[in-house]
Amino acid sequence: MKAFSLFLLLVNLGVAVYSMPTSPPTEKDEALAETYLKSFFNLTEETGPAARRGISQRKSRCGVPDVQLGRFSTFDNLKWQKNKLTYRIENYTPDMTVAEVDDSIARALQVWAKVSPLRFTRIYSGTADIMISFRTRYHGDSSPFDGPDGTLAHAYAPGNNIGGDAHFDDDEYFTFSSTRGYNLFLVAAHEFGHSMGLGHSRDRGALMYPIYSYTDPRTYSLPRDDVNGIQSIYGPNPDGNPNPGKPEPTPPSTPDACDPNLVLDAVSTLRGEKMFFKGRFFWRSYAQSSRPELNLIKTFWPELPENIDAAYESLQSDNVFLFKGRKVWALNGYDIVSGYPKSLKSVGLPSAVKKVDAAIYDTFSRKILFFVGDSYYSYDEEKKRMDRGFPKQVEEGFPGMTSKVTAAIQNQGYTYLFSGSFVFEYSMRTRRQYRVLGNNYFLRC
Ligand SMILES: [Ca+2]
Ligand SMILES: [Ca+2]
Ligand SMILES: [Ca+2]
Ligand SMILES: [Zn+2]
Ligand SMILES: [Zn+2]
Repeated sequence: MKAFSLFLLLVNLGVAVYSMPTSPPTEKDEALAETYLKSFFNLTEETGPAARRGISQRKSRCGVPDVQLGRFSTFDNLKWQKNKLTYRIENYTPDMTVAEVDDSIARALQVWAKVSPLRFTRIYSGTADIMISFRTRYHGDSSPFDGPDGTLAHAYAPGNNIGGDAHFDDDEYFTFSSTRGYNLFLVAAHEFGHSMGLGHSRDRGALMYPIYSYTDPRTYSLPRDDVNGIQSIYGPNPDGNPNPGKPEPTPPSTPDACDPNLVLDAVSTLRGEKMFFKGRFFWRSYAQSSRPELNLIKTFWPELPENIDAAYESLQSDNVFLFKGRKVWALNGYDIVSGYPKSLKSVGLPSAVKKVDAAIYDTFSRKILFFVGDSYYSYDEEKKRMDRGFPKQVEEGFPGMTSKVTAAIQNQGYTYLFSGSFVFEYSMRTRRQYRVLGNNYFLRC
């Protein structure tokens, strides 16, 4: 029956409607459709974050196939021919209260209404443009759900009948305001993007990226790529700025490894990999990867903060320590070590230090160096105490380093101090400065 569901998708994508056989499809027809879809729509399923990490085969993504063209994508000519749409919530999940489901759905639609002329009205009976329901396994549309994880939901492109409808796999555990399970607001906002005519995006930071990632729903802001996508179909919101007098919030955009002005938040090694943190994101660079791989921090660690201040890998404890404000988290491999976050005091820093700008494990002196403003500290992890004579001026320890160190890493006998968009290369042993490089030296842009 799988291939038959692909026929339905064809109809919903508006591609091969006219070649639909009038009699029920034969097996041969189904096989043809599947082959066609595989080559045209790239039906190969991507694996979820957990599978990539090698922890388990768990996948969590949307059930709509990927059309991988450019960044955002649209279902060609499929759009609503009106801006006023109705929606109806047909049934509820037992995971949440009725009020929580209602609120999550309403806010998910508002995500799109805020940046487009689309307006949504709820109805309680009859047929709405967007019929919303919680279903499991086979549920009447020939795109059966798959039990817990894997496919979370799917939605149909604009059109009559099933067009625009959104189905949520009720074998998932949906949540309102927790990092556990799957946040219904986030899943619904993604699905309603399909209901409005958007396909999947290749932009790792986009809502329409096919793999689920947690974001705090209270501070959610639709990313730039999705705003561009919906406005390419329907245009901007004619009502403009909802808060006159206040500047309109800028949609968050995804950092570009090739941006010569990119300023990284923090860099670290992790068991032979390198990690480069920027805002909500980090790049992973490892031997087998030709290009560093961009990920959302929350995809790997929903509990970790974004906009990390500093990071270092301790070869002594085999942990990576991440700093944000006065707090420090420890990772062992890709797992958060229990008992964290701790305070900066736990790494010997005085209480006057409000944040660390950069940190490094110096394999030559076997000390942790913390960069704070124009000075740096040297911490002895073994003895668990700060070395005497510190803090020192950074320039004293690293001649020529006159600007603030914003990130630091060691690699193959060199210490690299990042300052803004520049990287200063020092000999690990002699602390002699050799070269000044650009960020893309590491990001291999
Ligand atoms: Ca419909
Ligand atoms: Ca599922
Ligand atoms: Ca930093
Ligand atoms: Zn999707
Ligand atoms: Zn369905």
